[in-house]
Amino acid sequence: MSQRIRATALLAAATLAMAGIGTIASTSAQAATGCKVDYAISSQWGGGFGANVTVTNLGDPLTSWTVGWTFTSGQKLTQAWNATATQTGSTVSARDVGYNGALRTGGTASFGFNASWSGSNPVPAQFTVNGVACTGSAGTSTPTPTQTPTQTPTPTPTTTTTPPPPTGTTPLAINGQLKVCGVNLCNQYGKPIQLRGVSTHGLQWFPACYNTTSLNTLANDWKADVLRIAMYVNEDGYVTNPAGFTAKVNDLVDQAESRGMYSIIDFHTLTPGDPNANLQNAKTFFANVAARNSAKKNVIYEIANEPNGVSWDQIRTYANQVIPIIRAADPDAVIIVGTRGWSSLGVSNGSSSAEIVANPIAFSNIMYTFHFYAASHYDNYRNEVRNAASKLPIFVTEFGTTSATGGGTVDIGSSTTWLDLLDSLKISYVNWTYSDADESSAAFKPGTCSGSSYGTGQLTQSGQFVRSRIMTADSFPTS
Ligand code: IDC
Repeated sequence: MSQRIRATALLAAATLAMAGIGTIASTSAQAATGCKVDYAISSQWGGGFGANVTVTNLGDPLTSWTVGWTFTSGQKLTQAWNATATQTGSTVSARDVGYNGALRTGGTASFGFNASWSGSNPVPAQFTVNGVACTGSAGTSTPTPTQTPTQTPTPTPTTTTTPPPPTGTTPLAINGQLKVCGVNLCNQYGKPIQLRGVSTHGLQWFPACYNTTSLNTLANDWKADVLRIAMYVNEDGYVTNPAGFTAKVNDLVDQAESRGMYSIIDFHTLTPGDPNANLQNAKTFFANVAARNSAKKNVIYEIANEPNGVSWDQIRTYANQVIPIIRAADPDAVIIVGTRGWSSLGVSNGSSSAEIVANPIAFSNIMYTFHFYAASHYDNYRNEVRNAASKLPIFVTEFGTTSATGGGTVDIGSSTTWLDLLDSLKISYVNWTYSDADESSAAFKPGTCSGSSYGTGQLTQSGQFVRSRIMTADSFPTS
């Protein structure tokens, strides 16, 4: 049996740029830094113990590493392997031994040590890597003093056990941890499900729309399964205040969870269309939110809203760098990858899903984004979704009942055809937007969010239609 602690942290730095006459203040991400340390006591006997430590790099590539922690006064290092470890007072530092110093993003290195102890033998509460604190999703545990080195470790089960029946009736309580199986989104019982819900508008523009009353209405009256948290990156979003927007996203994850809803953390890239332009921001942001939310079952990560003006290869390059950062901190979450041509599976750029099928993302538990606006996108897009749905796991993380501008005529006929198609294919969908923006795609009339009611009297034509589609009974098989 081993005692284990995980500590995860990320330190994001922003610099102030000063240029020319006057002052221009802007944020720009420096090299992303972050770390996770797993510390496992492998054996413990009267007065001594052995431990294995694994460090995971959640930031940019490192050429060397030093892990630091604090021992209690009774704990004394005696020997280390695969690291050069020293102890000064109660401060321990363990440095790589050359060959294991290089750590790519998401990469790990392990070392071990023996030490003596007296009094008690706690697991250190905190670690640093190259001076950066690893804090975050820590689970603490205290070693059992009666453990002896002769004890045989309990074998890790190799087969997955069926989870017990749900103990609640919310979408989250029934479905639990989601997983991609084949081309479907599946619940904890391995059964395909469809989630239906809404997207926020830009958090920078409509913060007033996401409050206790509006979110209660969404969960209890609309009976939504999922809330997409649209965090614009540019357009006055994340880059203007990384810590503030990260905190806002985390708060909405909690708000969704407490109401039994899933949440999609949407890194809402729009302009520039090449997600690689925001690679450092994405690494910093996702290292943070994945570490903070790793123990939750209601989080889905959407790593790039609408890539545009870029090839599928460039999107893959981006995804291949961001996915390991999320996986290092939150290994079991579903990750959704944006597609070419504003997440049209390539169609809006004269391409198709064939480029994805030929060259998919080489990670498991991945879905691909499709977006549509019912008054702009008709049969040729539907045919592509029908065709792709038998080959790729697809998630409609954004659709509008209107034109792609977010305004114009609400096309109920086309919207109905679209949602009937998605229902028949069990493809999950999320409506743009649950807001009172002064545009026809918004679900509420302008001014709603400065009042106190989100009732049916406040709904727009689009809001009435979308609510009527989302509130119908779900089908969530449990056996
Ligand atoms: C639109 C908003 C609009 C805002 C604009 C900013 O509805 O109020 O001024 O963004 O550029 C998308 C994007 C989404 C767009 C939406 C409607 O993901 O950000 O929101 N849309 O244009 N893709 C297709 C349509």
